[in-house]
Amino acid sequence: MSRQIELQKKGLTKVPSHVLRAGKDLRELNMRQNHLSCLPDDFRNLKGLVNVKLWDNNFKSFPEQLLELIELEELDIGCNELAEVPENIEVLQKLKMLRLYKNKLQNLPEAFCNLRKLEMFYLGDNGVSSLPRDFGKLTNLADLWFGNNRFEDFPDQVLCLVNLKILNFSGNKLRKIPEDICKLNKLENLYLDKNELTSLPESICRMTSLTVLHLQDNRITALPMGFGSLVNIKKRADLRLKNNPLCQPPHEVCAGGIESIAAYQDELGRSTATVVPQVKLTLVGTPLSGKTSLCNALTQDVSVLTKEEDRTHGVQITPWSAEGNVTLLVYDFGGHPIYHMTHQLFLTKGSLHILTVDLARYRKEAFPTSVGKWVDILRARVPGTHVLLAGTHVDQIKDVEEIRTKCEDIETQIGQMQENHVKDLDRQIRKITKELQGVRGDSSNSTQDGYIKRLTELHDSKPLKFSRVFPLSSAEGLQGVNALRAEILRVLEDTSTFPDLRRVLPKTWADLETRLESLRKEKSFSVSRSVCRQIASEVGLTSEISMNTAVGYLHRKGAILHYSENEALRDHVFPDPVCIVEIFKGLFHYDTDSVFSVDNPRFEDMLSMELDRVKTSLLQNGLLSRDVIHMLLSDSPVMLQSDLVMDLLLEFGLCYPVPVSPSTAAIFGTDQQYRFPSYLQSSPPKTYNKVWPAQISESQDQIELGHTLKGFCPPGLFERLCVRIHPHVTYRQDWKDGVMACKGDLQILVQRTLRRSGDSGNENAPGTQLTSRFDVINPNDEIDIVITTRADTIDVNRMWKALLPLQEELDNLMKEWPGLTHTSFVTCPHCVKNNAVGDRYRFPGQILDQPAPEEDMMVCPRSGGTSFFRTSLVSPLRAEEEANSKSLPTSGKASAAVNNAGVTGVGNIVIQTGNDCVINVNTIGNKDSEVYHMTVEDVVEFLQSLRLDEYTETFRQKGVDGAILAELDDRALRTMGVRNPAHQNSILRATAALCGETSFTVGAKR
Ligand SMILES: Nc1nc2c(ncn2[C@@H]2O[C@H](COP(=O)(O)OP(=O)(O)OP(=O)(O)O)[C@@H](O)[C@H]2O)c(=O)[nH]1
Ligand SMILES: [Mg+2]
Repeated sequence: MSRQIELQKKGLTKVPSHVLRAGKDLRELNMRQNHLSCLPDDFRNLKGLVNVKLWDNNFKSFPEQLLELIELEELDIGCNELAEVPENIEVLQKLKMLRLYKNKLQNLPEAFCNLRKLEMFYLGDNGVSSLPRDFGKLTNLADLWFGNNRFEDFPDQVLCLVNLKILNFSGNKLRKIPEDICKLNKLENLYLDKNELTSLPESICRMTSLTVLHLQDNRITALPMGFGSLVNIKKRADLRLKNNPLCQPPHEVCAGGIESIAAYQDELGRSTATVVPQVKLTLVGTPLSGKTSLCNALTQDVSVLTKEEDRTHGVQITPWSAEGNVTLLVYDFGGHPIYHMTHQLFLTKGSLHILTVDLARYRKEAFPTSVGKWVDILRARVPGTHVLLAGTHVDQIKDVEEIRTKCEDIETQIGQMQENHVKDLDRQIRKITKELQGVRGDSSNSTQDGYIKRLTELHDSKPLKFSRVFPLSSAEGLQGVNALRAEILRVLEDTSTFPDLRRVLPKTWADLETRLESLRKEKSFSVSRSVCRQIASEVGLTSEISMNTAVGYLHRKGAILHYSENEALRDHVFPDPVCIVEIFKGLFHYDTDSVFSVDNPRFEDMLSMELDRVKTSLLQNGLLSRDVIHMLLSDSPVMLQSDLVMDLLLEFGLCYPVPVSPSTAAIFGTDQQYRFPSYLQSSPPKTYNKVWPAQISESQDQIELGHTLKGFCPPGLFERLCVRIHPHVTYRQDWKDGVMACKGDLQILVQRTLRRSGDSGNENAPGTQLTSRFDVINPNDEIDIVITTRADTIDVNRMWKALLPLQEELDNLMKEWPGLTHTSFVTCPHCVKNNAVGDRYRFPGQILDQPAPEEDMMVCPRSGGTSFFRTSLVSPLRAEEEANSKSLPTSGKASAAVNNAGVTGVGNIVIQTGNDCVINVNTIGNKDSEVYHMTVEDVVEFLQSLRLDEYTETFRQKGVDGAILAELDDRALRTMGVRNPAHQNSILRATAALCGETSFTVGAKR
């Protein structure tokens, strides 16, 4: 007789008779995710049951038959509708694990406390607010989950459970944690997030077994001194303090983890504490909307209207000592879109924002460009912050009524945007909740974690808090400026939103900041670490660790730049963070014609033909040489340390280095070249359709994943992705909206497309290219950022290995925009393969985190259950398992041999290699393509990436550079010693992808 029966998700409404017939031998029964509402009477005869899973059924009351199964050790009856736990549950004396989460329980019976063997108890997602008196007697409890209940007071009984290792009270209403919590000295994981805590007990500092502590989403303003002794919380992600109005230590210190908190608290003990009430006020708005003039009016209290020629380039910072000893650092941004990419670096949480609109020129039809896009940027970057609306230029409007209607219109349209945004969030939350129900399983299921993380993110992306429009004039008389000033001060009174106004710092840190600030005023671009160390010791920061923590804090606060993890930059401190905008300003110009003209004194030594070539190379290939960069920045003080400028550009992800080929060197010299994706204006290369034919061959599959952004794509996000993928790919071809590249001999495609809301009723219709990088898109338009690879099916694991690092880069970039409306997806491989244009099903991206499903094949949801695809094509873990379990070779060399066996016509790359087969390759390569820029050493690296190291020496000796490589055919390869057809094939195929325009013909056996 069977000892174990699995009946999960079988649509059952009653227990099948074969289960009941199993008798006493049955030990484990899994009937999760069915529709059971009661158990039959003879269920009580299954007396041998040790483990019963009834999770996610329709039980409205606790089935009494279970109370006779006295051998039960594990019972899962979570996700039902139980309103009560029976008194006589105490008969289940052997129970070690009990899951009752997600029911409708409000309390537990007193007799529950007799389940003395209980080790794990899950009561999350119920309505419980207190525990039975003797709950403390359950001292075997190690895991206790009370998340999402109604506890307002911490139940004292829990303090007796000295063997607890995990305690979860997240999502309750706790206001205070008792000092005696330290009695739980074996506790490793403590979850107290999403409560109403305003402080923590001092004794928490003694709970040194803690390795995970979640405290986010409370109202904690200060951590107890000694908190830094919780040294076993090693990973930064395991200490969560986000969304607390912390001022001691400030959140920039906490972001550095326990070590940073410890150093801060040590320093606070040594030096005196000082409060520096300072907050950032940022002015944003369309060009010429009056930001700088308003900044002058606010800070100087007189009218100083700017002149046309004084337009702001980059960003200017003006300190403003407002009333009440508060200093506001006013960040005035140049409005031109070209600066948006760097401005985002300075838009930080905890600041106050002013959005300016020129009321005299405002038209309601122009709302999306004059107001809407700023709302999008702020909402995506700093959700939940305060935004004051300033309607400028009112002195130029005669009619008071016109002012009133325009202000009203702006307020109404912003209101609509807010409303739609909230609706969108709700829709997404509902969709994810529904999908979550579809994958509910074990509570530690990682897919579930993925969904919950995304849900939390969505809940976190709170709407912005807008003021009414303040009509004002920065011209003579400063009409309305006082009202705005008064509003600024009023808003700042909300200290929980602006904890910076009460931030407590060791005096030594504040002194270090002042000293570095004076260097900024002296226009020092950078100082060495040894100079910084000297300054630090002069202000009393003598140890290396105390200096490092202070410098790390100042960097995170945005007062300086210091990249401790960048080898090239770690020995330099940049006192002025705005220097990056200076560099950007020098390099990026919207008027390229006038910059690259012989009249520009910077290029006086260049011939006009040469300049034309530089300009064309920039616009078509995004390339700038180091020399030209130097010329562009020649007026800027940053140029004194030109190498650092390049390292900063690389650190910010604005460009990546490109090897110089002999042919490029002949034209531009041997100078290092850099590609700036932000400059690219080109369309997809002509070879695009050949390298990526719409139809996928029989022997191949395509994995396609990405993010869809709705209504708004952060400026520069895609361009930075193009830079960030650089270390993960070889040989690449870039255009404005995409990159074709290789990873070993795999082809990779990264693309951005826009789907206009009117284009098609279908959310999965293919998109179009963006016409301009600064396009304002409509609220219902969608931008897809898609990462794709295509290869022989046998190589699925290798395909994932190539894709996942790219996906991680994309995910990390998305995190910089916490309020962005986006969803992640993995396209159904069956739809892709069958070229279901416009109707491709997209699985939610969380599927990638799913534990490897057991089934080999999955069904295509669009096919009505008739078509299948390999599970490993949507499950990296499954692909890995497959690769491990097979004895198939997975190394590049060996798998190339496997790949090529029996491959027939593959679009442009037509290769057929049985062992005797000969390939002829006709290269009609595009001479501008990347391959022609490759040096001999690049070719060597290229061979290494194909794991064909054995040929590198010969290639080197024969001086094969990219230009020669592009012309090689099978015969030439043979004469160079590459006799193995599989190796020839690998080289030809990868070269073809590099060349773009390549066609192969299959030769006859000679
Ligand atoms: N009459 C009048 N002119 C104004 C007012 N505010 C700004 N101006 C003028 O409008 C033009 C643009 O003003 P700025 O303050 O430079 O605008 P901005 O938003 O800082 O412009 P960018 O830095 O280029 O983005 C200048 O010519 C100002 O003199 C105002 O309230 N009334
Ligand atoms: Mg300005």
